Amino acid sequence: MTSLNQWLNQQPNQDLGALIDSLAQVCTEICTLVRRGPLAEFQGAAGNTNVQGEDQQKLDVITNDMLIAALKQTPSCRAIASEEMDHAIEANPNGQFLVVFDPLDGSSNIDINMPTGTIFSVLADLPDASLDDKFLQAGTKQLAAGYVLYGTATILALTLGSGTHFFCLDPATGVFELTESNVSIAAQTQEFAINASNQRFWEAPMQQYIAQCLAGAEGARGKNFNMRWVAAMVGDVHRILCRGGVFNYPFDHKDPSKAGKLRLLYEANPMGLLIEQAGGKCTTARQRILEIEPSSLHQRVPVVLGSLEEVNLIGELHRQFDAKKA
Ligand code: AFP
Repeated sequence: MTSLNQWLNQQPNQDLGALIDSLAQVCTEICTLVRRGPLAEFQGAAGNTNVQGEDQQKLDVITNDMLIAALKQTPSCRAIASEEMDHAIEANPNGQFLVVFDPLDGSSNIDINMPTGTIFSVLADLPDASLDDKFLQAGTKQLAAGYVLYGTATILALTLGSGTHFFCLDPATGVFELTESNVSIAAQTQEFAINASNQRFWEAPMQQYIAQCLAGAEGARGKNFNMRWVAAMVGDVHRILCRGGVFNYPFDHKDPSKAGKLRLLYEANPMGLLIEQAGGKCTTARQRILEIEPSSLHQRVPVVLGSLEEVNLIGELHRQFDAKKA
């Protein structure tokens, strides 16, 4: 067995390794809290809304505070941004890394004992930029990305830009152990994930894609599809890293002020790097996510990610649609 610590010690950037180790440590504490379920008396709404106008759960606020406290004690962390904070905050003046995270993705799952997770992305500091602007870097600039999935087992999926690797938390020792190196996503799939209740708001090419999947063996695709939706992106992305598939949170017309539901900096970018490093693809259906130049900390983007051929097909349907309109 190789522990996360041993694995990080073999990596070229030891400062980055120490930062990842701090993140993993605080996620084991978050895991302990989440695992207590109703016994922790932290379930339910906090009574606040975050900058996105979403209701915060008590655990959103608590886990956010836990991550901030841990990162402030990690000298290499310069600044912190989070789904739960309007603006970035200082960590350590001499730090070289920026950390942006969603402390508890899928928090609507907390009260029903379903999977949640912590998603994080690490960037290099931009010394001359203001605090918020430091984080406005394309996803290709990420030095590391990962998530910790609090599911039936607690799994860290991590990339430092060279492969995606799984580490499972051993509850007996509190140590993350390497369980799979260089995860690889099959290029083809017969499984898709989408919140179908938004169907009437999707654009025509996404309608067309899902209709073809639903038509199954008798339709244009000539094969049957299965569907899954965890309502926590960490769960859906983890399933795709394990057995392939495609995850869609597409552009829709539900709310004209939002170009999609998911957030670029702490959802789409880290998941995009993990997926690409496992041989998959991550786009908006029209553009590679990791090449988007962010314009704001909490920017939203449409997301299509997973098995290469399926993401390519969805892209092609959008390209044909756009070409007809032009
Ligand atoms: P919450 O963290 O607010 O529960 O949102 C989770 C999430 O951002 C993402 O993890 C899911 O894929 C998506 O929202 C689920 O959205 P629906 O509400 O449309 O199912």
